[in-house]
Amino acid sequence: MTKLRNVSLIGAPTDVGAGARGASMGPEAIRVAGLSEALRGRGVDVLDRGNLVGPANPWLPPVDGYRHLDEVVAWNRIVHDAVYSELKTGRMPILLGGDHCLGLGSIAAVAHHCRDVGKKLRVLWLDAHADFNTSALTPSGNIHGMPVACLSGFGPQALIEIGGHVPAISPKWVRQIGIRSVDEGERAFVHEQDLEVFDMRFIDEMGMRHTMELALATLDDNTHLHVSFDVDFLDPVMAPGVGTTVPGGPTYREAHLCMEMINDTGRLASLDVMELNPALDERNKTALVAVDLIESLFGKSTLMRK
Ligand code: EXY
Ligand code: MN
Ligand code: MN
Ligand code: MN
Repeated sequence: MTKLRNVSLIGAPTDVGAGARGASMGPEAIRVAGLSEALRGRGVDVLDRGNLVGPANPWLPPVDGYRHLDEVVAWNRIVHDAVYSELKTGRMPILLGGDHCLGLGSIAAVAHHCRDVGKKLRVLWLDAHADFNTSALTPSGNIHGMPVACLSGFGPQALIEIGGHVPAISPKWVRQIGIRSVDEGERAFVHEQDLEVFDMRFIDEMGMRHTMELALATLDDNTHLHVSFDVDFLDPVMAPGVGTTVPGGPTYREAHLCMEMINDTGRLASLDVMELNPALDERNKTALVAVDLIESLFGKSTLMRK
């Protein structure tokens, strides 16, 4: 029972924040997998805004702990403006990545909008990774490993100020689900900042249902729910088309239950679909699974429920 039934698809074809090339082809792969048609089949009014345009990937090594910082800043500003403008017109933005560094621009825009209209924000971060590195902690320099830290105010000035308020969000507004790969220094920082992480051990022991009950607790009518869906959240057996696969992710049914329970809240108001890398996929399998899951997020269910 998602309330906002008018959606704008925004393609962000870049991999400037990643350590492997190919996520730049993600938006087209998800279109080919039939996202617009699937959403229209659910009664959603879909506008495909096409792809944003930004700097090319220079494919250079990191400098001072960041790879491609200038290009990442430029892309995130472009994404912020596009997402913010859809929210202003009352449409639900769905950002089609692109690598997950763009979660920064997207969520900075959502937070900006929430400040404008006086809404609370809850962010569900579905990912194998915590994406909570800084330049001092990162083992790679890849900025797709840093967006949650940047949103929380830990990062270079040019990135943390996108959206007009530093920090863009409080880590208290975030719930991370499916996490199973966290770097050593990053782990300490996650604890220091008290990030609420439902890792795979938690899901194994407590089940996806209880996990989602906790992650979705205390939402109210004035809460904007944002989902940042990194496709590497999924077990690589069903989703091989990502640059940073980590074994032991949620199963097909667990992932569907996660999406179904988000839909049940009726509060979903913006979405990122990130890190899909068609160069590593098998016959667009991962894009098809992502579309299938997004249908659940928009209310597709069996005959047992309405
Ligand atoms: N933690 C690793 C790093 O910072 O390099 C891997 C980050 C991968 C980030 C991805 C897509 O969620
Ligand atoms: Mn990620
Ligand atoms: Mn403003
Ligand atoms: Mn990830």
